[in-house]
Amino acid sequence: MKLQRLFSTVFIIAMFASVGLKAQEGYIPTQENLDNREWFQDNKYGLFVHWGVYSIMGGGGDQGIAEWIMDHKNIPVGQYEKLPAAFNPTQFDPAEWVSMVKKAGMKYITITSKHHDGFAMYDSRVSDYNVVDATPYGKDILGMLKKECDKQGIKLFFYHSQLDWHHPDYFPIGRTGTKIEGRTQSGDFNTYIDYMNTQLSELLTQYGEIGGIWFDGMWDKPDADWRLAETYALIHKHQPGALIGSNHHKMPYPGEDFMMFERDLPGENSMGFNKTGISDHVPLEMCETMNGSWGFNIVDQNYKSVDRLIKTMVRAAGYGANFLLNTGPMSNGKIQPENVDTLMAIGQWLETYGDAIYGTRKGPVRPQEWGATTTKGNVVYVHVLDHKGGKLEIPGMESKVKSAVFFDDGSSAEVKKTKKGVVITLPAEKLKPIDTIVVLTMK
Ligand code: FHN
Repeated sequence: MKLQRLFSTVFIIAMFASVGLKAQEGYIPTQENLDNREWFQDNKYGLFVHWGVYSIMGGGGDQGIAEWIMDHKNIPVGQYEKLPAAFNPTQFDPAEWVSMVKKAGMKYITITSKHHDGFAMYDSRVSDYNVVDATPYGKDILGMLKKECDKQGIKLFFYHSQLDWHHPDYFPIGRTGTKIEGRTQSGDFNTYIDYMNTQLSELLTQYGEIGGIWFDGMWDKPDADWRLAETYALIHKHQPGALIGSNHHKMPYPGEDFMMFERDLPGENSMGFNKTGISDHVPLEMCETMNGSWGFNIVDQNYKSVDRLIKTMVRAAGYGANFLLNTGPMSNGKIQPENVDTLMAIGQWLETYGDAIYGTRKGPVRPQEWGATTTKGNVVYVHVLDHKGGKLEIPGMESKVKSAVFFDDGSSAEVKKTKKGVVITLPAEKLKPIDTIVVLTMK
């Protein structure tokens, strides 16, 4: 029996390895791509936008669902196809969105070009199931947003769902949407992949230079041949600098340029599906919701506090990871006021403390209960997030400290070298409500 289990384990590892290896074996990022990876790591903070016709339903009165409503409420395909006729976001103002993003201290936007419902939020020529052809609004939302992003110097990434509950060739169907009436009973998965690759080509050729593609949904059919090598090569051919990431909850496959963690800090697994390690050869990004939903949810008032979100962003930076904070716009095109308020408060914090986040990389010690460290050149920012004051011992800080000051007022901070690392004295009056930053200049 043991031998049999050993063989099956080896086979499963080999299978995943083969998918991984086939992704884009031998991929060598161009200098443009490497430069973009540096840009990505320097700029640290982006807005995640989950927006589609599902926003009309506002989650259907249930907590925690919004963009999944077609699946959770088993809405038949023919019925769901009635939603676009009611999608008319006349108050959508890309200038307002992008100006808000800049004021929030965010440097990029990652928006859903297509989510699992298969509805394209841009002018697709390969399917009429899109915001231009199927809604009274009739405008190319992604095109409008991209134009404004270019004008205001904000990078735009596209979240693209590989999983599709609507397309007739997404067959055999996967683990989700199994009870949606009207889903295809036949079809050719390769034809679907061809369709997906065509839509990706549209996104990569119709809107100028984009930041990258944020894939999601491979977990729906983990054993399928997603022909990743072809898709990744296509993206890198059209736009060598575009960063590819995929939310498959595995270590990055060849061809992927960054690794994301959903609702967990890198290496943590409060969500139960973040079981991987942390890649040390591609940039990292952590994404999080402001309440409990990605898409707009009318009853989900479980908003995370500003303090909590800032501390998460700081801890993510302590791992060298970006923070992608999500909003689900309403069907009228407005971003809900609670989210705007939170984003403005975080933006205000960044106005004061942004130097300790932007342009930094992970610090010399990984995040701890008490806080995190980030580093820039020969400076280490010690972010004290949870400490009552007095002595803070930080083992593992090997280098010698030349000087130490409090970020807020530049006053000297007492730092002693010990055999294990350093001890910083934190007088109670120096403690800040969210993040007390001590700036160490290393020898
Ligand atoms: O199913 C999606 C979900 O709707 C949302 O897009 C998140 C964002 O990271 N990703 C998947 C859930 O893991």
